[in-house]
Amino acid sequence: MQGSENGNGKPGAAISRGVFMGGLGTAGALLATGCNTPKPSNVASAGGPTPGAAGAVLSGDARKIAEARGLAPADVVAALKTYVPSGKTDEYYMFASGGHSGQVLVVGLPSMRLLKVIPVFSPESYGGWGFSEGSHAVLEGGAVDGRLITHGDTHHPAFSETDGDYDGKFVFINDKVNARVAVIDLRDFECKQIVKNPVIISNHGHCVTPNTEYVIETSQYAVPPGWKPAAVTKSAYANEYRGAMTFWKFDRPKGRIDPQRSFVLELPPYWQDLTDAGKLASEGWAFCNSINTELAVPEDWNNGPSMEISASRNDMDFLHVVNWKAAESLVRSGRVSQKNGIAYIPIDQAVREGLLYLVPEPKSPHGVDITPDGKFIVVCGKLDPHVSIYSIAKIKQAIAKGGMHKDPYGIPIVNFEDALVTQIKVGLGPLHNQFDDKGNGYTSLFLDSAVTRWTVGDESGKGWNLVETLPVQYNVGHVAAPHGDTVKPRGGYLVALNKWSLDRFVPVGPFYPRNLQLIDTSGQQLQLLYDMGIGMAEPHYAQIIDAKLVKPEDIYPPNTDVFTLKPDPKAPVFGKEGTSDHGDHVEVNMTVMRSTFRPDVVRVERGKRVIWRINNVETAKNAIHGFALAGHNISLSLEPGKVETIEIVADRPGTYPYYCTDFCSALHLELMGYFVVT
Ligand code: K7E
Repeated sequence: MQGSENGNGKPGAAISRGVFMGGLGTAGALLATGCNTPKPSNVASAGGPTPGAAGAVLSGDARKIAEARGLAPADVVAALKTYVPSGKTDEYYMFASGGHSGQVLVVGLPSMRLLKVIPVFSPESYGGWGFSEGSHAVLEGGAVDGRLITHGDTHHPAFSETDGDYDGKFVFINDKVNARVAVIDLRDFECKQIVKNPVIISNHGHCVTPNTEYVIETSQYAVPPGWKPAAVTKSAYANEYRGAMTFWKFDRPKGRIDPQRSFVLELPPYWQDLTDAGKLASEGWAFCNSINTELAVPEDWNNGPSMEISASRNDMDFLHVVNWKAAESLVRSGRVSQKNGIAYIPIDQAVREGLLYLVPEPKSPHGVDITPDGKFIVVCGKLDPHVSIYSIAKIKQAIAKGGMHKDPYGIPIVNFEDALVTQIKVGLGPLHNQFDDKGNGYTSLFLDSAVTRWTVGDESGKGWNLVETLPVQYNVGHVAAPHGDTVKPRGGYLVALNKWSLDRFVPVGPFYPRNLQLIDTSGQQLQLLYDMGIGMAEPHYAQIIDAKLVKPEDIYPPNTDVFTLKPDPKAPVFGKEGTSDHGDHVEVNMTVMRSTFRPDVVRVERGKRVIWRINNVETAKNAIHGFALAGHNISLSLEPGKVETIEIVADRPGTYPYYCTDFCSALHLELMGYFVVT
């Protein structure tokens, strides 16, 4: 692929060149003298420790180790910046999408240690996700036309926000393939709700408004609303297919999305892409790119050009500019109709009410990101070497002035020149942007396999300058920075979420690890610190939050139903466990505590339905028990205080052991029992 050919054949060149090409001798010699070393220190000095620190830290032994392992000074500095000793914890959490694993990954920064995989859209046996009745009910909430879906394609995690900054309470994640949105509660890092969009069937853009009033979900591939059957022809496409921007109302006290108070804004079938919510100067507005203003359909492939060509003909596509505050007022006024059970604003009504505008943007854009002050909208044109900077003030002026041209759907188009502040030439294949605390923006370059740093300027177009480009390995998608899309970026780090790793890890077969690269942005020059291989699906976006803001419970209170986070009225009581026959079904009330399941024999007649509740009555933190039942496709995770329920049919006579899957004590292997179907 392009990126790997683009000068990245010599990975790490940027950091090692200065030292070794400079002929300055061994790493050991350099380290011994620390930063007193003469010049070519584009290495250790780049955001590095204070002068002399490396030398002071590295005793003769450390120097020997560095020499033996062939570590350059920059490597040692990188190690010092990322190593988190046992007993100390990370400064930040990164929540990364797990791509088409359907899950969310939790990673510590700067150590880049994987701390948790949060099961969301796909069953996950370690967490009992999809095996318990409670988790099954959450997955059922995301059923499509009544069909249970057990996979997802997660792209854009979004923390809940207060005043435009992450508040550490919730994470939302979209499923691109089925147009669903999930809510993860950070009190226990567990998914609590999945909602299915009733109008669209694939999504992409996903973000929250500055006070989490709404979770915004934007369609990707246009379909007729409700994905009704239709012809795949140019005229059917233009007339019947539509995109949509959905505003899911978040009920914070309940910790759930409320579909009854949510609404959909209809959009033209332009394949809407990334989406960001305005903040501060642009609060109340939402912005969304689009990539198929050609209205191409895939029918041409046999006779004419392929979809990728037909959908990339135009030099300009459209940035969608949506006044969601005004849309909300319209919905609250009751002057909107419903579609498939959700409030629905058609395009013509949106235009009449002044809710929707378009701004031309070059060419097949991808990322749209708002600067921390909310004044500027930064658009990456995938097939254009620039980022284009628009101003919300200029857009508002143009709207107020009126007299705009319209697109074929009657939507007013603000002139490109009237909205644009400037463009920065950053390199090939710009995709996504983040910001730091020093007035810099960062853009990923997919085709160049690099990240760039540039300065945020002003309304007049002054001060927008490319500063530096750093190669990454390889084919970077998103970049993520601490609070990097909020009103208050923290700076210091950037993570490049790369699609390809090629030569970065010991080989593991044709499915290569994805490579998440940690970059130090605190110094004069960007420094690559760490490669984290991820042995699963491609993470797209990630968000990084100050670890102090996240305060999960360390243990559930006794008898907790984790889906309500309240006491379960049916929780089995220690000392009153047992099996009871209710005619058509049998109820098992079981507790578990090191090292006994009570009861440890469950006997059921063939054909009975079994409702089986298990309560982990441990009160010690981390005393997790698992529950696996042979032959019945059951695996549970029982954290202390948690109650889980399973339902099975005892339809195959046999003697089936059940046991604890977490090595919980010296007598863990004895923590078992027998389920006998007679
Ligand atoms: Cu660029 Cu879905 Cu945000 Cu992948 S998306 S990279």
